[in-house]
Amino acid sequence: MGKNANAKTAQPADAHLNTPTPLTGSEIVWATLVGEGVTDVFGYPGGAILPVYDALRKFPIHHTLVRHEQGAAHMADGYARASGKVGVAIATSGPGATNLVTGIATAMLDSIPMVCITGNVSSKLLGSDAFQEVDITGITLPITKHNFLISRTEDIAPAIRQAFQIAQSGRPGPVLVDITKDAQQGKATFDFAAAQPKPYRPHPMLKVEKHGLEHAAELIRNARRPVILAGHGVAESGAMEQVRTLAERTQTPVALTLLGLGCFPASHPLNLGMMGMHGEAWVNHAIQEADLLIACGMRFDDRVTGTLATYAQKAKKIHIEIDPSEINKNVKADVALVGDLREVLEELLPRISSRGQGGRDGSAWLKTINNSKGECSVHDIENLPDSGHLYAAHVMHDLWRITGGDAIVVTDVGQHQMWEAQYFHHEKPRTLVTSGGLGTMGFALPAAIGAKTACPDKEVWVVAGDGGFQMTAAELSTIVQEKLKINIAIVNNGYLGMVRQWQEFFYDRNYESTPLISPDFVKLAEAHGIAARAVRTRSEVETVVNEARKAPGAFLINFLVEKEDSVYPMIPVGAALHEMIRRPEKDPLLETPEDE
Ligand SMILES: Cc1cc2nc3c(=O)[nH]c(=O)nc-3n(C[C@H](O)[C@H](O)[C@H](O)COP(=O)(O)OP(=O)(O)OC[C@H]3O[C@@H](n4cnc5c(N)ncnc54)[C@H](O)[C@@H]3O)c2cc1C
Ligand SMILES: Cc1ncc(C[n+]2csc(CCOP(=O)(O)OP(=O)(O)O)c2C)c(N)n1
Ligand SMILES: [Mg+2]
Repeated sequence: MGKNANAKTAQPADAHLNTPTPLTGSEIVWATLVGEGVTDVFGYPGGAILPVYDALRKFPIHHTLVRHEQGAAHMADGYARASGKVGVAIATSGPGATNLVTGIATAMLDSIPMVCITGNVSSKLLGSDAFQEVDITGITLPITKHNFLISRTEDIAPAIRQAFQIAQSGRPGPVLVDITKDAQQGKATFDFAAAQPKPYRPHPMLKVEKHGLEHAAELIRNARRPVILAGHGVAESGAMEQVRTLAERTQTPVALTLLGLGCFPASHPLNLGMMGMHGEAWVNHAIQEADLLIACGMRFDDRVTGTLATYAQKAKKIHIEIDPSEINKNVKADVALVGDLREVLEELLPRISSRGQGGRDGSAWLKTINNSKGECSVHDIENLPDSGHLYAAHVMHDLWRITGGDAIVVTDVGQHQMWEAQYFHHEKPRTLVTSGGLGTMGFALPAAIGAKTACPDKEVWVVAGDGGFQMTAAELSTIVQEKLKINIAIVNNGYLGMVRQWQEFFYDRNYESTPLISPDFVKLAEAHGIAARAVRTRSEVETVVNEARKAPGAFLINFLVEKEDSVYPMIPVGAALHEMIRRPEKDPLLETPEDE
């Protein structure tokens, strides 16, 4: 450990906030972050950001040293998703900045509030192909909500404050602030109050018209087969209670997007489960049969709708959404209520009476859906007896049961992600952290570090595939350095499983480049000083999961699951929502070559 590692001479958090003070640009970076309430950042140093690192010890901010800047961006993202606060990532110029790109795009596609700070070469060298110079504002223009190139010390505080406001306001998203080295080294008067961002001006369309509300209320009153589609915007606006009131008052069932899971309790009798490509069959059938869809903070992603030509043809659509550009983008809305979901619902709810007080009786519709659930359960792996094999679905189900569902699960991307969504039942928002829009493999391990940093008292589980885990496995060292109690479940099927599944269904089982050799994950963990176990049968799952939970430090479990199992149901790309491939009824489980 370097001799200065513990030499923090941090000043009180508000030391510079109340009186204008002369500071260096680097000090201004930290002082502004303190003013914005930041306590944790994730980053990696280098020449062009070194002045900022040099000033860190004077400020009460914890810096997590990552192993790759992609990790820093995912950690900031996981921090934001788990807490609702803005996540902060820091990197140097050139390769440091470009390494952030995948993480920034991941946050952009899922509307995550994040601020990335990068150093750049001195302003005089900009545009000269100087050492480690890259035009990171140019590169990130399409994947940030906004970005800044700052070359004057006095502009640092206003830019960072504006970045925080932009990241959090309206539809959230990532913002990048690139600061030249000379701006970091210069001096200016730091005046936090004077650096106040321009007032947030909501989009002119963000006005909920009275006639829109009346029209929506009328559609809701008259609907016989309504479904609420609850998405990520429910958590982002904090509208859980309002959505629940709407559902209960009108006895309307609620279907959730992948990013909406947890926004409506899984155990609630009106919760249908996940919609879309790998959603429950009864949910997709209900959407196709519905006469009204009430879309709440979701953007009709193509994984949700299947082919648009046949999507919910019988239904009128009410779309409640904060970003006007989402209205009529994929699915035409009969009524668009543009605004913050919670505020819109608060205006809408007084116009809707409860069942039994002039409201409709939804029991026949709920009964129809419930009947189709019964039919679906014969396809369900969860109900199969323990055959001595280990299925990922069983692992997810057991993880949910053993933890009582009271954990933050951070998944990677692939089959395991879908099994988690199907079999781990989330009761609360922000308990599933997953990359939906970009589908970024390598997300889980670093994002879990961010989530655990944000919520140190929560039980945090990584659920990753053998492929994605290897993309960012270097962050195991970060877990150890930060002494984080994170449990890691690797769903090891020896394949890039989701791609293998597509090859099985659509490419004649030509398993080109999907079988995957992995290191011994137990030994890999142990090499990092992390305790680990392998699990091969279902009967071992409970004991080892409990061992992991009780272990004082991080713990990794290598679940050696069936190799060629597939995620069902599945809507092939280009098919209608109800045209699902179902788990074969007669021989529901695929045998691995070893079984034959
Ligand atoms: C392998 C894989 C398979 C997948 N399969 C499925 C699947 O089967 N089913 C599924 O659902 N998804 C699936 N996804 C995820 C899918 O790609 C999308 O990411 C997801 O459907 C998006 O959900 P969303 O619209 O709720 O969230 P987002 O994409 O985050 O959109 C949220 C919307 O809410 C709006 N919003 C934000 N804040 C507010 C506010 N305050 N008030 C009002 N509106 C607000 C935003 O403007 C945005 O339009 C899959 C992803 C992967 C990687
Ligand atoms: C960075 C990145 N590269 C490629 C893909 C395409 N892809 C989606 S799922 C998948 C396979 C994931 O394999 P694994 O991590 O083992 O998880 P599994 O599907 O087996 O559960 C791939 C390659 C991706 N989503 N992200
Ligand atoms: Mg795999």
